[in-house]
Amino acid sequence: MSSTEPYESDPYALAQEAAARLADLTGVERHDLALVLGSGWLPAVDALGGAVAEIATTDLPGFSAAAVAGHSGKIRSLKVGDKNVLAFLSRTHYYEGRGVAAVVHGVRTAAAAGCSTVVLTNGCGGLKETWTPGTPVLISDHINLTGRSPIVGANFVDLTDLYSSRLRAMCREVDPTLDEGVYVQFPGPHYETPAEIGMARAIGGHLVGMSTTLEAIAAREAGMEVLGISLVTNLAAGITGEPLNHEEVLEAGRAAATRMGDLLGRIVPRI
Ligand code: 8IG
Repeated sequence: MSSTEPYESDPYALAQEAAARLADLTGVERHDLALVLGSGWLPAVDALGGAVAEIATTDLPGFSAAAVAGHSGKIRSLKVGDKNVLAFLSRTHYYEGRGVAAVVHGVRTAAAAGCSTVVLTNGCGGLKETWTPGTPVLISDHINLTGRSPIVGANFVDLTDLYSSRLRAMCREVDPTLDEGVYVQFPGPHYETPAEIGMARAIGGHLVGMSTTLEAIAAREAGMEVLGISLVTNLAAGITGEPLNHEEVLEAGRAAATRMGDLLGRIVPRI
């Protein structure tokens, strides 16, 4: 059996099965909105409150255990205003080598659970020096340097306005200081070289990370509206001359928790 089993037969049917089990385990029949948490975002969702149920991702078909420190392998159902929110406290990354279907299984499960919107968050490196660690930036568009797609076959999904301009405008009404940028996904798990950051800048990138783009594509395929928010946790390689480390990422998340929690708390009810 290859490492990409069990998605190979039908990843959409597997997502349906996961959604049915999710409804059983949480007691919540349908969810409205999904939230996928990146590095440094867990404290923000804790600040949001409203937890109704929390389950282990491994209790659902198709999910495997979380592999990254600071990523808890849990799915939380929470009530924010009148919305049933499905928060993935961890994600599967492309660099784990489980295949692209594993990377997007959460988003497909959320779609099968009824979610019409997904908020994809991440921790990332920033290319603008004004974006000090702890700065949230709206994703305006992406460049997918994995060279992969979660879609198999001749399904030519349109990615114009992938990161909803409607939702971005709403976010800027909530917080006019929010900046926007183009997110460049590298395959990882190593950080970039300074020369690669030079390339990211040259091709129009402002943010660099190891997630989000494949999930956004799968969400659009599923007909969901996508909002992407990056938390800049470090300046990209070569900008400060200091080495990068994962601990600084987690610390930036903890420091920004109140602001991010407040931001999510004001955005989610308006989606
Ligand atoms: I957090 O500087 C975080 N994730 N590729 N580069 C890449 N991913 C990241 C970075 C970064 N910071």
